[in-house]
Amino acid sequence: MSVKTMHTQEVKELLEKVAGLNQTGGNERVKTIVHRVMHDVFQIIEDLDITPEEFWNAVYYINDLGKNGEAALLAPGLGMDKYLDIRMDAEDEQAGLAGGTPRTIEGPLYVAGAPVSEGFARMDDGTQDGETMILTGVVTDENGKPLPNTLVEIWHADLKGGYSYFDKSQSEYNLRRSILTDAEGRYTAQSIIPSGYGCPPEGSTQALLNQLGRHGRRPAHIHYFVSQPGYKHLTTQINLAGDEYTYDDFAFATREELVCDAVRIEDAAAAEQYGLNKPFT
Ligand code: MBD
Ligand code: FE
Repeated sequence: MSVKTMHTQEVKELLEKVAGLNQTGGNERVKTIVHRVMHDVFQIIEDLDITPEEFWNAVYYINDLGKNGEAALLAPGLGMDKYLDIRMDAEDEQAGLAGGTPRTIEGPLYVAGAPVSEGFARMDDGTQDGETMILTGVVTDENGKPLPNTLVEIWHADLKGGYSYFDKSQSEYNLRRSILTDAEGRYTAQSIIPSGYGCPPEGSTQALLNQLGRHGRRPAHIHYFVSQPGYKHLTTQINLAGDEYTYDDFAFATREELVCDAVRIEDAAAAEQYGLNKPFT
């Protein structure tokens, strides 16, 4: 049995009081947002005939989500981070700021304060014998002019798909480094090829994904922040080609332009060809 109450005077007045519209204190923006959010929640309950049981399930779900610290993991799983990116791309397009390496989502696993070095960093602590990975590139401005002294922050998962800090078994800042580009705008990092990430199988995010018939996996990827005063901050990732999930990412972060083939380097001549003639540790 469905009932219509949404547009009665009683509900209209309830919503106004809920959002403090009849109060002088508080923050107008917050009032506007809460008024709209609660209006839409009420509307959903009416339109979908949400039962009290379904409603309280949702409330306890949010409780668990918070206890698990997974709100910022559920968000990309529901496409919210990607949606914000779509909006920022559109904004850049409008402002004539499109072009260059595309952005993609940050994800919930960045940690500030990683060790900073100039030109080169080794990122792994040597405790896992993964395949050595060399990341190198040049940061340029929109005209292709190299930008020295630009901060390139890189972070990625280990062989088990876990990130230091969140995975307490890893050493501090393992697989997290900040590199300032050299005089030619170049950075180089030595690390190990990461594995893909999977949502905690017993967590709240995976529980909802299960209800949607979805997996909670990301392809192997490497996160970047690139920043330089006076320039737009870039948040992006490398998504490794050939991963089962490269084009099936639960967080919708993969973009065609960000999919990279790893090139296997077997000898000194090949290393030279890629400009990797510096001694690595
Ligand atoms: C990750 O490692 C990640 O990058 C994103 C976007 C979401 C969850 C885990
Ligand atoms: Fe990640």
